[in-house]
Amino acid sequence: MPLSRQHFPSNFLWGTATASFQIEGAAHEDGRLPSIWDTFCAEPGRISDGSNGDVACDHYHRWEQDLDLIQSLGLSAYRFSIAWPRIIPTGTGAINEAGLDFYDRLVDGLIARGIQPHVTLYHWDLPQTLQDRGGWENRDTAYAFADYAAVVAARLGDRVKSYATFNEPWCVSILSNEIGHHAPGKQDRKAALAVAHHLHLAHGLALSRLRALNLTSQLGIVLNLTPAYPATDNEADRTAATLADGKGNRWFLDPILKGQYPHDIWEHYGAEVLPNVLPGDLELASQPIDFLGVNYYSRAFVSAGGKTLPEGTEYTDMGWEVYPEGLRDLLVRLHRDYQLPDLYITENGAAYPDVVSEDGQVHDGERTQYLQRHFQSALDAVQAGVPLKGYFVWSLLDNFEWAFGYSKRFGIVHVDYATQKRTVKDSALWLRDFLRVPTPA
Ligand code: IFM
Repeated sequence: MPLSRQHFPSNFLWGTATASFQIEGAAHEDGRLPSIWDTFCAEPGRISDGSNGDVACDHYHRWEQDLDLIQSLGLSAYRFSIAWPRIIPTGTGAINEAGLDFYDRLVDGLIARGIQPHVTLYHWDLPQTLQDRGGWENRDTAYAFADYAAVVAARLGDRVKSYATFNEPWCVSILSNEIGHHAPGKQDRKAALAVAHHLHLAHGLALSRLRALNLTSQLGIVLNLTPAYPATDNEADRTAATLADGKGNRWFLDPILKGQYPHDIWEHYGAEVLPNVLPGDLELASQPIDFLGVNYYSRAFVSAGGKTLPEGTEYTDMGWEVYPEGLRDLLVRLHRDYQLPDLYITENGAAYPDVVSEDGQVHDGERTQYLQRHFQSALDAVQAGVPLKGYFVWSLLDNFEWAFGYSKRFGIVHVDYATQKRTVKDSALWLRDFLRVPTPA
């Protein structure tokens, strides 16, 4: 029998995911003020196709149609993010009711369609006003985030099934402030590690505020985790892989799940760049969470000379190796090394250069294969005892892929940006069939 949802536990949750800046558009409407991504897009050379998020998928106006699409595919959950610059446009202070109203309608619209709302409070669109005061390098931003989180949760309440504080702290800190590929585009390791620490702190502060609301919603965080494999079995390559794992994964997992930074990486970084950790910070960061979201796309293949690419494998349009086994390995390893809450795959998917064919369809067989193989790998992990409870496909729609603009298509639904026409891709139709429970004859 081909793989279907019936192979998974009956209460396993199937959903899809998006993020505010990537789909909403309406950048100047209803009181929204600029975020760091609006600023970054306006800087020449930052976005490969010179685009921005002003219109994106126009989801702000087309959300009902988009929710209908989710429903038509038989998905039970939708993960989306809240734009802080719509809720508290200057980061602190005045609340913009029109912003809250939008998400209020969205949440009710989901529930009316039988779809669970899952909220991410921060998926990268920091109010620019806060960046002007140092952004995440400034400890005060952590306190501002906790206030914002409490405002959102007080309004949306436990109609929302889960609140994740952050999406991918590695991207917010290292990719954005050490590598400089994302907003605000700095290249400064010390700044990046200060940011990472303030995200841990902000996560803890926000959790405390959300817990105090006594909601039934599950509370947690979403990490992007990339298992690191040594290119050979020699010691230098194995050491390099341990380092890559420590910097990319354990630096973000350990403060949350163990209340400490990993010693080997702390030593590796050295005093000059290490963050200022105040008493109580790690206790806050490591308070219990109800779930951990894992975003998995590929593995790192590491040699002593740096990251390399294994030969003879397949790659997506991002240049990322297709390596489904890495998902099972990662989940099994998390289960072995940590005391885990419930796990969710909060993102998994692939970019391919999709086109609408003459028959009006999008034949994205590679994406279907990608999803099928990763679902199988997740099932292997479930069968190995990993407490994996659900899976969100990235992404519902083709959308603004950050520094790549609109040049990379991750959607299971195609978007024609000139007309905003949505076309359900073959992969989405496959997913719909995968989810369909056959009625007994
Ligand atoms: O599009 C992004 C998303 O915003 C965060 N996780 C990875 C995706 C693909 O790059």
